Amino acid sequence: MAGDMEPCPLGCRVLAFAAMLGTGAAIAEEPRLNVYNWSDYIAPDTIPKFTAETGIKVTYDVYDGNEVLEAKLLSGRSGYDVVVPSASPFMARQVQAGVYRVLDRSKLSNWPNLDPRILELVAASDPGNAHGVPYLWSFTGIGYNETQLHAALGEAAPGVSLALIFDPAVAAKLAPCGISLLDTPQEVFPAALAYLGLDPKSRDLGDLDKALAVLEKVRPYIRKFHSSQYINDLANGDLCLALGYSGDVVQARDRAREAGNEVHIGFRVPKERVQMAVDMLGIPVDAPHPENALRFIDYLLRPAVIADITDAVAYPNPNLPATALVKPTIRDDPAVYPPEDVRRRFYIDLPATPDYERARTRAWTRLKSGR
Ligand code: N2P
Repeated sequence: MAGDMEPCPLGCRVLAFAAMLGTGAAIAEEPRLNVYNWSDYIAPDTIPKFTAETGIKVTYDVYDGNEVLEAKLLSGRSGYDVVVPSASPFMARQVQAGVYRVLDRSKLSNWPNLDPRILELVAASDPGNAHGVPYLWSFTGIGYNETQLHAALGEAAPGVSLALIFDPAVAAKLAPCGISLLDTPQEVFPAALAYLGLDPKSRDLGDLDKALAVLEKVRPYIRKFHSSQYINDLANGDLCLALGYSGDVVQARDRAREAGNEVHIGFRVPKERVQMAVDMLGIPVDAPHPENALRFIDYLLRPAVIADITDAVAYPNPNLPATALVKPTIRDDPAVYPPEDVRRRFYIDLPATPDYERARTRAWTRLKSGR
């Protein structure tokens, strides 16, 4: 009897409501956004200004390595709406694994600001630029304490070379004041290969062994493997040499200058090949607030917003009209925007086979544990 029928339960009402809206209609999202970005990779006022303008409250978490982000993404349901992987090899394989939503470009009115050369570069990792928006780019070099380096090496300093890290005779002299390396095999092995004059992208297991042998010789002189602590350590005079990301070392230099603590930090791009990375904004497939994510990404594509970020973190951006807005001291700093002859030494890492990754991970574990 019709009169005895159960009323529409909650699930049924939700479905009926969705049907009423029509299949294509988006149900308005709650005004929230969960962002997961690299540490020291945004201006202090970016998020407060976005929230003031849109009313969207942002939960902002940070990491300092692609591997940490990747583990969260691959285990699913990270809860993040915007994440920032390096294009290659990380985003490339994550796109293959179906981790990201296709971007709705109709919601990205500021997309035309992007440098077509950078878009072409990252299209190798993200075909058709379908899933990722280039945010900032970086290169890996050597940060050092000028006074301590001079005191430890004097005239014997080998110039601007990876020998500062990988020549055991040099590393032994610098060990007392502290050497730190990035905490990722994806930076450290290619750097050791570059030092040996081998292809930093080599996937030859014999080359990997040679790189490991170099690393094992200097292992006793490495104080730390860490991918963000070196900013403060350099700035405070607690470290005299770091293999680090360009902007992070420049931030260390500037923090020391502001503190007026007599610590003078230099950043040099070694004469060998140098790893460059383009870091990408992507929206995970299971993002709870994908519409807000697009709004945030479009906000970051505004020239004034991204220029402020470059000013704050000393990483170059791929936004053409933003260049004119970047502070001249940052724009003309070769440690931030390197000259053409330096750029010629840049390479971008590529995805490796699972077999190679496994071999390199084993070598890395062995190196770090000192066994
Ligand atoms: C930020 C480091 C980002 C550079 N601390 C990694 N490509």
